[in-house]
Amino acid sequence: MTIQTTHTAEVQELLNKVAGFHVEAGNERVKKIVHRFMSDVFQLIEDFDVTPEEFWSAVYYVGELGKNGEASLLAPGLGMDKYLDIRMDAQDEAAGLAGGTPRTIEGPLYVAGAPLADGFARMDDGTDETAEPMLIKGLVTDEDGKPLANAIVDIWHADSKGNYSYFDKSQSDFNLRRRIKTDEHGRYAARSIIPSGYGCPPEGSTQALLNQLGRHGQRPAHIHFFISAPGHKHLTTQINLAGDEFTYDDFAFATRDELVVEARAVEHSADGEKHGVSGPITEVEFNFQLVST
Ligand code: MBD
Ligand code: FE
Repeated sequence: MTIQTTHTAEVQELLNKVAGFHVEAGNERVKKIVHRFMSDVFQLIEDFDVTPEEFWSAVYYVGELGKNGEASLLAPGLGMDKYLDIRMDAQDEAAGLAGGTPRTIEGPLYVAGAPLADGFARMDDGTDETAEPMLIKGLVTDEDGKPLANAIVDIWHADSKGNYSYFDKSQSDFNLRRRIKTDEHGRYAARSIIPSGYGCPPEGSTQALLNQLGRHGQRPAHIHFFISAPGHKHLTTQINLAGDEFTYDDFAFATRDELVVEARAVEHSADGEKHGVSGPITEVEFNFQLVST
């Protein structure tokens, strides 16, 4: 196999060999993708007259990115996650699976296997004394509004400093991470704390590139969800708390109008009371609609 490109014959021959086109072994799809990828890199070097010094500093950058464990943080900053969402939305549309609560990106900070609770969970370990208590609650329904019992609501969010357990070693295991099974009325509820927005590590590789682009690396206060129920399309989404400086200025491009939620401070919460919270608390209410498959 050979692929013609706009490169000189000598460079085309090099690309064909680089991609293993001259041997039987290997994976055809990987060969074609590597060929295309390197062809585009070569083209970019030509178009921008990239110097060897610039090229090797880019290679060094990728090495540092890996060492810092930031590859999956740079990706959303470069719009990769949002782009894949746009594609999945289009594919759903074409397959007649559009509708329900909009998806948005998963991000790099999910940890599988959070404790599973029935109907209600306390998500915070109680050590963050300056944090604002939060009661989050809502329904999981199908597209017709019929409540779905036994749906799994997998929730994860940051603490009051914008840090996530596991990535922040100072937090306890599974702090601010729970799976909640909806009750017979399709309801879920959790007591937790109001999260703060996330900021990319200021000295990290992601922020270094964002600086070159003149961009910040901030996310608004948000709460992540996976919602699943048998016979329904899995939903990956987040809600953004209204009123955050970055609600509509997320470095990861994840905000969608339908997912912005007003947190309400209440003197007294009937649902809070049911779950052992007597005083004032901030309520966040959000209902999820799943599309049947
Ligand atoms: C986050 O908390 C997040 O959700 C994303 C998408 C990127 C970085 C941190
Ligand atoms: Fe997040």
